[in-house]
Amino acid sequence: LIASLEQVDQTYIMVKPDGVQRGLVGEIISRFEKKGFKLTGLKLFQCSKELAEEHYKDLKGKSFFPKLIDYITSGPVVCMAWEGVGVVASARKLIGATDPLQAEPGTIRGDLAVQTGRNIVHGSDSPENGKREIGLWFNEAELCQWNPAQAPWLR
Ligand code: RTP
Repeated sequence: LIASLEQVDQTYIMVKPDGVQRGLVGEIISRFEKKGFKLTGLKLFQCSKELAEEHYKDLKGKSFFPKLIDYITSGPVVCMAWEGVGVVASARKLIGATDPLQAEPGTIRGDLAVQTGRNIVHGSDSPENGKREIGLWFNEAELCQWNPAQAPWLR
């Protein structure tokens, strides 16, 4: 009863092109699965410049913005929607600091990356942005709301 009162959030997680090219897709998905969050959307996708710019619109004024757009559009990314209580903040912890050299060992970036410009994974920074980004990257039909089966399928 208490658990049902807790807010279930959604976060948008994305394996960036360098993560895909380095063969880290399975490893990254695995970290979120093992933690216990629920996968509700998953696809390999080559994004347009327009979509990348919309996704990172809050960073539009930054000097690194054009290079960030080149980076994100340089090859396919793996788009994921994950759901759970506290999933936004927890995913940010699992991912680690933006600069992989500052990221703690045990985090995805801390274990697997060295450069900010090749930091292999994205995670939404608030529940509001989680919803916004999932809406940006997925169609409704690509998302699944599901629960573990309660009974055996066959007897
Ligand atoms: P993300 O959105 O990808 O999860 O990353 P974040 O919140 O940890 O970092 P944010 O400040 O939102 O920056 C987005 C991405 O832009 C690249 N970046 N490059 N050269 C630079 O100084 C610089 N700063 C940021 C990184 O790929 C970062 O993840």
